[in-house]
Amino acid sequence: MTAAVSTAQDTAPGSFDFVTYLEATRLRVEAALDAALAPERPESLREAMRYSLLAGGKRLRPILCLAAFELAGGQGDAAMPTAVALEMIHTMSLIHDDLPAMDNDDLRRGRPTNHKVYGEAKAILAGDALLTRAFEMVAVRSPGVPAERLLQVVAELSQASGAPGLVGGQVVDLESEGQAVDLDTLEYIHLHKTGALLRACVISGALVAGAPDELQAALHTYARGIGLAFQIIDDILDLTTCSSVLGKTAGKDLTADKSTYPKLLGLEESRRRADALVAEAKAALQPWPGRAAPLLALADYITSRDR
Ligand code: GRG
Repeated sequence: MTAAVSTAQDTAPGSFDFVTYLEATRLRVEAALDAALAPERPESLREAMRYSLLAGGKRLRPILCLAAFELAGGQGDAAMPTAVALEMIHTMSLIHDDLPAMDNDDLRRGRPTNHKVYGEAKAILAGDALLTRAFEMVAVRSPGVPAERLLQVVAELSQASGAPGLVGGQVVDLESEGQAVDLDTLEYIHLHKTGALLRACVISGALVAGAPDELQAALHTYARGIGLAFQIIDDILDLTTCSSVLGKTAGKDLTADKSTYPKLLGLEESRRRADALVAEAKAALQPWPGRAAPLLALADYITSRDR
């Protein structure tokens, strides 16, 4: 049974119950993810896709999408297929990132990585199938959303996933291993490898609801701030938290001799920078105090999280 859904619409400033909102929205997302991978052939591919997609995770990306949809006045489940698509793209990127040719990791979301269970070929294909299913979710499985809005969402998701986003950031990240990287390059990597998809989450949620340009501009500023802050905290957690809490191998950045914010700036200055970025992100949403409550709380969650 799903918990009662607390939405931004019924929220007076200061009275928002974030814990209830987060858990209720996460449960809605889990149910939609499960339904999106119903029985189909080949069963072995479906199993590999479900193994990673339904392995838990914070579900931050779909929740950001739904929160932006509500901020823009959207109601009901119209943005859920897009939210599911975003988690599918994210999960694909984790599967591919863990492959021996990339980060070569064997632990993700507290379980053996996809290729450890299903082999490299199947893991690559499961990632490919999740990426393409993501676009199907938007283009084919989003009933009731005007086609021109869906086209804008497809454009946003393709840019965030490809060379101008995830792939471009991952390439520069791989090329930078073992190199002395300056802050500009580090920011490029993070804004593309991590920030682009987080931006797509809030922008596509707003697009499904038909948000006006002014709100979309504010959401771009918000997304840039939380995107960089998210990655700074990720770098800090990699250094300071153990694998069993993270659900992935801790200390990887040191082992791979990666440039990180703590390496370039130190732990204290990195945290200060993350806090400043979150403050900037939240300031962009000040004109919408009531409905922005979930996005404001999500920004704080990004810097206070322990995994
Ligand atoms: C093939 C189109 C295509 C893209 C793949 C592999 C790759 C290109 C990019 C790597 C992107 C990547 C893995 C970035 C790291 C982002 C990150 C910090 C992930 C951790 O996110 P959390 O903490 O994880 O939200 P959970 O498990 O909670 O969802």
